[in-house]
Amino acid sequence: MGLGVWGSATFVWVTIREIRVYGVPLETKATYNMSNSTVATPVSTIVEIVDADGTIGYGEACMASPQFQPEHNDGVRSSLSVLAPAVLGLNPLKLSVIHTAMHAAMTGHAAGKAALDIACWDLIGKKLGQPVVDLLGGAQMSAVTTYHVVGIGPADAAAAEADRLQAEGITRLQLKAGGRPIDADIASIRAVASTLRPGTDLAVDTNRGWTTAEALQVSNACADVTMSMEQPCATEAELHHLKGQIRHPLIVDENSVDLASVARMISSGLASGFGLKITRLGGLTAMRAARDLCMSARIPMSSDDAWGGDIIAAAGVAMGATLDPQLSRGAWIAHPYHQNHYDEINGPRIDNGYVTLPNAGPGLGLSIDEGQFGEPIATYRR
Ligand code: 0XW
Ligand code: MG
Repeated sequence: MGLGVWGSATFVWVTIREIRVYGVPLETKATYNMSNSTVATPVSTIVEIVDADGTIGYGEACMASPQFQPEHNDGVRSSLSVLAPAVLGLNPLKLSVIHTAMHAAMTGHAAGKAALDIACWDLIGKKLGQPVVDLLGGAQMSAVTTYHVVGIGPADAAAAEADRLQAEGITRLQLKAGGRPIDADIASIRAVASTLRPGTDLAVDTNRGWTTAEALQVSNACADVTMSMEQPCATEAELHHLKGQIRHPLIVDENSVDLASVARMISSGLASGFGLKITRLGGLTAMRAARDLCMSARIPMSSDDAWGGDIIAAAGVAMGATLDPQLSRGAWIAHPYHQNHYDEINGPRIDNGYVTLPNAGPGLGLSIDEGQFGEPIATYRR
């Protein structure tokens, strides 16, 4: 870091001197099923970006399964062989410059870009002595509501799980569906709905798993159930076909791939809400813009990622805390489904349906020991 003087003010000068990349396996605790995949042991990609004085900013991207999203964990790490050299020597505070450099170096690969973007936010927070949540606009709630997934399984098991979760304080349930006979999905929805306590919100998420005919059939069969339908079909065109025909609010997850798609689906009236993923959009910088769009259009959203450890969780919860509480669909973290904490004390965890922001210090608020991820897979130096 350099310290400059401008009139009577001093300003910090930060330069990315080194980038280290790690692969950390995150084993699932219990079976985690989506319509088209089972999450096993995804290897999360962690990046450390290092300033001249040794201060480290941490970023993370972890793809849940090869089927869930178009990117793959091996691809995330390999994209960093192009992206990391492109940002070495730049000032992480200048996020527009960072993103222009990354886009000039490589098309697509939003997850690798997101890992570097998150690390920039963490490093800048540390250099300025500010929490990332404040840099993103400030927390509008001290603890962020989380939601919990009920995986695909028999109706009675889904209902028992939904009941157990509500007893633990969870007020938002996401029931997975799809990839099996439609009657089984309808039975699970009805069984879970019968457990709902006042104030519990139910979203049925097929992760692109139904045809439009199946989605319509479910919506009609469950017309009396208060729920939303999250990404019931694969494509935006299919969602347009459903809109106006289904009896439930439509939440868009996988089709919200960038700022342009979020803006389009708000202005066309397609999305009643979003499940936004930081790594799919390309980082906290893009999420911040999408958040501002959603908040100004009064569209609820969640701040999530598909999997990952404390770093991506801290980023997601920081963003989630800045939402207008009325428009927050919550922040999802993967921790209940896997064993790992990078920071045993401050790593985000769920307590009574809420996640508090880690506050070990500025930046993302995590205390991570240098070297705890072992030997880097790759190191890029200036
Ligand atoms: C519940 N999530 C945020 C995590 C899963 O991996 C997928 C995702 C979703 O909403 O589809
Ligand atoms: Mg979803």
